[in-house]
Amino acid sequence: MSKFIVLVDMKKQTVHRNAGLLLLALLLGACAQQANTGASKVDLTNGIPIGIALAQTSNVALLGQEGLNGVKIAEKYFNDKGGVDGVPIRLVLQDTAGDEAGAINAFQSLIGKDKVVGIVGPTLSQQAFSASPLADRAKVPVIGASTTAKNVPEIGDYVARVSAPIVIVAPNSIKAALKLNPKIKKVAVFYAQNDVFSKSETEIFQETLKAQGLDIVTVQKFQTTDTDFQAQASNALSLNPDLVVISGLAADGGNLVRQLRELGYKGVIVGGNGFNTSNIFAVCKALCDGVLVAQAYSPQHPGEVNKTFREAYLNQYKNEPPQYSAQAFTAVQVYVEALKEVDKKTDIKNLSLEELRVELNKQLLAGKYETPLGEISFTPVGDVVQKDFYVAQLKVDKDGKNGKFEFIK
Ligand code: 1QQ
Repeated sequence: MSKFIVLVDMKKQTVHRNAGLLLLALLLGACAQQANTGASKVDLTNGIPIGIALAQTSNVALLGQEGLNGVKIAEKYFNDKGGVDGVPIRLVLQDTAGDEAGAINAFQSLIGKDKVVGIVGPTLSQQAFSASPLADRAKVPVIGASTTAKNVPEIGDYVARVSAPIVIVAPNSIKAALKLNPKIKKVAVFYAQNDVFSKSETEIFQETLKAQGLDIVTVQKFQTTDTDFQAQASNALSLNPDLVVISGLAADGGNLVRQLRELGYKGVIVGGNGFNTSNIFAVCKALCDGVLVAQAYSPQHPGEVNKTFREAYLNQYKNEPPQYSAQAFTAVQVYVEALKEVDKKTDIKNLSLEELRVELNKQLLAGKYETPLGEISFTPVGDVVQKDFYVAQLKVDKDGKNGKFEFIK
C-alpha cells in the first residue's frame, strides 16, 4: 500500500468518527430537551415541596426559631383545608445558621437536591444578598419573611418579601418614644456595622431623628458577634443622652441594653427589628423592660385568618404569635394561594418543576392576600404592600426572666 492510500483511508475514518459524534450530540440534545418539557414532571408524590431556609442554629436562631413556628402552623392550617386542590404542601427545612455560607448551603440543597417549588427565607438580609441571587439565577421564587433591609426585593425578579421594609417600619418607634417623653433632645445611636440590615435601619433612624429636630450626640458602632460593649456604652453615656436607639440583632442588642442599664442609663431605649423576639428576654432579662420596638404585625389584627392563626399559635406555643411567626405564616400562605391560582389555569401535575417555578413566581407577584398581617400585595419588584404598623414595649414578667410585647400603638 502506498503512503498516499493510507492517508486517504485515515481521513475517511476521521470523517466517520466526526459524523458519529455529531449524531450522539444531537441525540443527547434531544433527550435534554425532552427532560425540560415532559420527562421531569414536578414530583408531588409526597406533597408540594416548599423550602424553608431559616436559622435553626447559631445566635441568629433567636430570630429564626419564631419563623419556623409560623411556617409549621401554616403547613397544618393549609393542609387541613385541602392543600392545593387536594395535594398537601410539604415543608422542607434547611438550616441557614447565622452567616452567608450557611444560607448559600441551605439554598443550594433546596434548589438542587430537594427540588422545592419556592423558598421562604433566609432569616437575615445579610444572608439574602449572598444566597437569594442563587435562587434568582435558577429561576426559583424566594419570599423573604424577615428580610427588611433596603434593596432586598431588587436582588432579582424571583426575589420578593412579606417582611415590610425597615424604612417604613422603623420611624414609628421614634415617634412613640417622643410621645412617651416629649422632652427628649439628645440621642445616642448604636448600630452593628457588619450587618446590612442594621446599617439600613440606622440610616432611617438617623433621618427620622433629624427630621424630628433631635440632636444625635454620638453614633457608636459594634459587631453582631460582640458581647462586650463597655467602651461604646461609656462613651455614649458620658454625653448624657435621653434616648438611645440601637440597630443590631437579638443577642448583641440585648447585651448592649443590659450593659447600658448596668452603667446607670435610665432614659428611653428604642430597639430595631433585631429586638423583635421574646428570646431577647433571655439576654437582658429584667433590664429589657421598657424597650420600644416597632412592629409590622399585631396579634389583635382583625380578620378571620389572623384569628385562626392566633388561636392555633396560642394553642401550640402558649404565647401570643410574634411578628416573625406571622410573617413566615404569610409567606407560606402566599405560596399556597398562588399555587392554587396556577393550578386553576393548568393542572400543576402536568407542569415540569421548572415551569411550575416560573408560573408560581409570576402568579404570586400578581395576587392579593388576606393574611394575618392584613391585606397584602406586591409591588412590581416584589416588595410587600401592607397597611398597618404598630409599636410595642417590652414588659418583663414578675419573675424577671420572661416577658411580653405590650402594644402601645
Ligand atoms: C434583616 C432583619 C433582621 C432583624 C431579621 C431577623 O430585619 O436582616 O433584614
